[in-house]
Amino acid sequence: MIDDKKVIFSGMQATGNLTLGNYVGALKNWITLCNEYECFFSVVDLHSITVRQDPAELRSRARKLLTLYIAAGLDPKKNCIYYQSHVSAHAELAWILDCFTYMGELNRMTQFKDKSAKHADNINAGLYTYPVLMAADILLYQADVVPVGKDQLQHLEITRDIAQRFNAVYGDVFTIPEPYLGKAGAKIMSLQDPTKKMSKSDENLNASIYLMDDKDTIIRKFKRAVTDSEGMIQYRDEQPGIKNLIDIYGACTGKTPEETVKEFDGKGYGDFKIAVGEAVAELLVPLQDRFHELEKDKAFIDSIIKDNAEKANYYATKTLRKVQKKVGFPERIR
Ligand code: ATP
Ligand code: LTN
Repeated sequence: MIDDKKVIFSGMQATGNLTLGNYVGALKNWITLCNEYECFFSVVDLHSITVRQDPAELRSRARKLLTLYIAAGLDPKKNCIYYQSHVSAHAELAWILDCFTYMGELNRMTQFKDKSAKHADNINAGLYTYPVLMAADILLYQADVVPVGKDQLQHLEITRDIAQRFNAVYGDVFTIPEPYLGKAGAKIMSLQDPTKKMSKSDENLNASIYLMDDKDTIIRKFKRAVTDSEGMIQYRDEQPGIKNLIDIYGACTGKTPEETVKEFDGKGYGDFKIAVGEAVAELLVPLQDRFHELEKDKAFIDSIIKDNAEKANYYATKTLRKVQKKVGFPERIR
């Protein structure tokens, strides 16, 4: 708790261009929760280098992602938006937690298995201990709630196990965090293969809507979206393409699937696809405008980066010092 408010921690890697899936599955939930909680939203650049990155590109993407957090509606004066690499306590706590994590546990992580298969030439130790760094992120701020997509639940589970193990030895040091998944069904699927999730690393550019796509591109991608030959707009598993479009329309307009089905009763797929594209553009174009405005204001973004790094360091160091004392490191002489 900070000032009687529960704490939220979440983060995203700056490893690609964000998609509508990232927005609906993660950012949108952050915005819904950000006024109710004391929030820490990090650009997790330490995690990004578990796969090889071009330095200039990583730096530029990280700044864009931080700016996008603000453009999407987070308030950088209230919500602590910062770079993970600016708070050295993340790496320091991760080392301590490494010593409380079993290799057997890490061997079970599906993300590690997937990423090692994808990057077979670079299966580094960082990729392996990635979940421990993520546990350090969350536990440093004593987070109560962690809004993430379903794919991160296994990492949340190991975070809870590590925290409970540590607390069992040293007393109540860490808050045990709960995941927050948001509305069920908030998984956005690929526009080219609606049985696969929309992913920023998809090679087919028509499969994903990127948050920075312009209106014409958005409409064009929806026109090309794979559907079926039923010809009826219905919300059912047998029509995964249409179901996904209904979900996307709902995420942009707040309408339930039933309301959408009713609204488009008797209409063709062509009309529906254009309506979905327009709803998405209506959501994204203002976000893009804010992003471009903010990006120009270098001094403002710099001041946010500086002030929030200080704030994050303050809370993170508080927990780190407590942990260092518990495990038996010598006191600092002032
Ligand atoms: P990659 O393609 O590199 O694996 P990704 O697009 O899957 O990336 P991540 O960076 O792993 O995205 O995830 C950031 C956040 O967005 C996570 O909380 C994740 O659960 C959420 N997310 C990613 N894709 C989707 C999607 N299609 N629908 C809903 N949520 C998603
Ligand atoms: N692993 C997450 C990103 C991430 C994160 C975190 C999310 C790193 N640290 C702490 C929530 C809390 C991902 O790939 N989406």
